[in-house]
Amino acid sequence: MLSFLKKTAETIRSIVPRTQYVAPEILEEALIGADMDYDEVEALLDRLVEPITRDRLRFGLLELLPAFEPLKITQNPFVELIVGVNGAGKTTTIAKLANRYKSEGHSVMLGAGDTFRAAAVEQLKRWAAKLDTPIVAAVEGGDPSAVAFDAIASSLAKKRDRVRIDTAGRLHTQKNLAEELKKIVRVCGKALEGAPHRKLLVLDGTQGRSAINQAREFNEIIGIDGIIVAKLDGTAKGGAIYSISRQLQKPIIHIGVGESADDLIDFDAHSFTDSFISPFFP
Ligand SMILES: Nc1nc2c(ncn2[C@@H]2O[C@H](COP(=O)(O)OP(=O)(O)OP(=O)(O)O)[C@@H](O)[C@H]2O)c(=O)[nH]1
Ligand SMILES: [Mg+2]
Repeated sequence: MLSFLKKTAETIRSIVPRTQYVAPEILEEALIGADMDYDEVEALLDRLVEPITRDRLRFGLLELLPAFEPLKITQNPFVELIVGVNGAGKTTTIAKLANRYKSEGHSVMLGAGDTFRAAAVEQLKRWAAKLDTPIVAAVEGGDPSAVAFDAIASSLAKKRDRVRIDTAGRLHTQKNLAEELKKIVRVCGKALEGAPHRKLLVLDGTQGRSAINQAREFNEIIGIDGIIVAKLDGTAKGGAIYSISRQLQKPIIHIGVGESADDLIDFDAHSFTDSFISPFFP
């Protein structure tokens, strides 16, 4: 079992008796306990044939997840914009992605586009130093679009091939944030045609499916290509993954499973589902 689903598994185990089959009422209670939305629970139960065996449950859950073409990295430099509400895990995720790309032999450039909080820039600078990665940062209150532009221009000049741009999760008003994010996207496109190539939304896994509405808002503002669910190690809400993906119709690309640079794993529907259903059966 994937260890980051420990808390979700404990919740399910506390509800489910240890048998070869799971009764529909018990399954319903356990899935809701693991923060799957009622819509998905009903859709699943409608389709499941009794008795509900491991294979049937596995197949039913996999059917809830939309299928996506794997996202391809098509350009050099490849520019990713990371967005999400404050505290979701954006800055940490950027460090994890930088670490990942570096270990794959790529050269990385970071852009500290959260100029709303001085501490945010410092946090990313600390990660950049630790990962030995160049970073473009502005002063507190500076223009995040300028940071994005400079990070891309500097990558072109220095031939860095992966650019990650951090953004603020909160501004004085929601409208300011929306306008700022749109401007960053526009300015990225001026620095390099087609950039940002991916806009990734980081969701706080401990919020479970209540993060779906904020995801919709970000999608309306700039359009989201994929989702990273951070902090899945600290929550019993692992079932929300099915609702998030199905309701947003966006691929979950990675999950964050801890606070260090290595704690990012690729989301794989099959291995996730295998782990998720393991506490249902002996
Ligand atoms: N356990 C755990 N903690 C995480 C994970 N990802 C991030 N965190 C922690 O969550 C807190 C917030 O993470 P940040 O990366 O600063 O979040 P942010 O979205 O950049 O926050 P703002 O800059 O305030 O908008 C930090 O204490 C991180 O160490 C994760 O996958 N697991
Ligand atoms: Mg941050």
